[in-house]
Amino acid sequence: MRSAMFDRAAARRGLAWMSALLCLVVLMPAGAARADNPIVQTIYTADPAPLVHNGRVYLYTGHDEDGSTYFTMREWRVWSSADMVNWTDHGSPMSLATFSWASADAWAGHTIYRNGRFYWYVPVKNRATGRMAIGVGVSESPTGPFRDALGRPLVENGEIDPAAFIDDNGQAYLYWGNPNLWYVRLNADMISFSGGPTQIPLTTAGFGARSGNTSRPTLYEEGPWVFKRNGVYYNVFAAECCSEFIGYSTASGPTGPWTYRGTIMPRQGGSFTNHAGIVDFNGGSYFFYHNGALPGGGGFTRSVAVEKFSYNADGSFPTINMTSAGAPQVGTLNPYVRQEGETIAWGSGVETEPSSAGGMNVGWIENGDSIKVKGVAFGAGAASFSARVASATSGGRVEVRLGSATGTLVGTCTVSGTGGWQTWATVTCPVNGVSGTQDLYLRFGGGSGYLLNLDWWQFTAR
Ligand code: FUB
Repeated sequence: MRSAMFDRAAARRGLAWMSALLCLVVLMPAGAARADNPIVQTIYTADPAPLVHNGRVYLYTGHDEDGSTYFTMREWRVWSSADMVNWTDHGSPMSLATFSWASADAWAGHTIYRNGRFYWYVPVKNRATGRMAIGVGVSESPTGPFRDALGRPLVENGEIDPAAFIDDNGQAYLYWGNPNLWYVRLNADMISFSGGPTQIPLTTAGFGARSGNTSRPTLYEEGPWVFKRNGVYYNVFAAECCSEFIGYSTASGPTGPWTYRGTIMPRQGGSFTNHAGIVDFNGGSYFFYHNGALPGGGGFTRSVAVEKFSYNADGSFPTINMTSAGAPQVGTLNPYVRQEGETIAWGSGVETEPSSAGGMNVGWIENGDSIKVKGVAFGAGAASFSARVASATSGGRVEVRLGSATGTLVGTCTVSGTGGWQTWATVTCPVNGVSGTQDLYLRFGGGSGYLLNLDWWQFTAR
């Protein structure tokens, strides 16, 4: 297992840094701070579906396998953030194995909350029919684990990309489709529906005119995202493959008739698909999408990113372009409470895995790897740093740095071997000159090979 992961990590790092440099040169304005888009660096992610719940943004994504040359996707992943820049990895609480009837294609899903439960609608291939079908996972927690709510597809017509919406009157809808666009009225249990799947007419007035494709006369391609704002229903979708841009339509009701309103995000970013998810959080509006901006990235190795935006006064969308800077931080991060190692603004060289202590831990840490945690509020000053670590080798060191991975060194914790990669011990070291709000970098040092794993960290105040 370890050596397979070594190959994967080494290949990713070794082969891809040239394209990383190229990406950063193209996307970064001169003099900009370290990019924080894409928001996940440990794996390839796609098809973002954000959900705001109890003061956090939960982000549900697909997972493009390393080196994929098709939409090779076997599991879904969950991340969360309280500030839009530091994202906690919650691992994979739902996969193809969750659906005993599914054989492949863990593609673009959407999660919605109702009455104490989270419902995660996903397209997968039905082993029995060979067609794409929509399954639904359910959990009492936003981070799962999710179980198959039905033991069979909720609906199946060979089409993909479900998105749920609950109207103010409590009526829920499920939209999906490629090449067509469908909806059903979901019952209050969210796992059954009344009436049959209904096709939304794809008219050029509703979804724009596509040139040169008589079988698909409108711009609508896939990935609907339906929501209501100030009494207006919005349907944001991936348009006119390939490559796709993100367009949108509006209506005065949840089932239309729709009027095409134009482009939100133009074609850009090195992936021939794109997929939108939109939420309001803490007074701001956020647009999630995917591109091919990570090292080794492309159409089948995509990465999720986010931009903050403001609606125009008339409720229309502004043009939103992809950036490497991403969204600004909402508030700050408290270093005086336990923070998960896998809460990361930018990880260099590291990966994550399930921890024996619960949640995830950071692993595959080698000399020179680092983790950035953005906007850490040290206040009057920190006295010491503690980290929960494990090492099956002879360990290494955790350097506490400020401002950059090679920035001011304010403390160093030495880690010895603990006897196993999941045998956890706490190390503590003094820190000096740490106050105010800072970007914190944990930089790892030591010999060759894997040094240590990190489960959590915490500072004490002076
Ligand atoms: O990720 C697989 C497929 O690619 C999704 O279902 C589509 O939306 C496109 O992003």
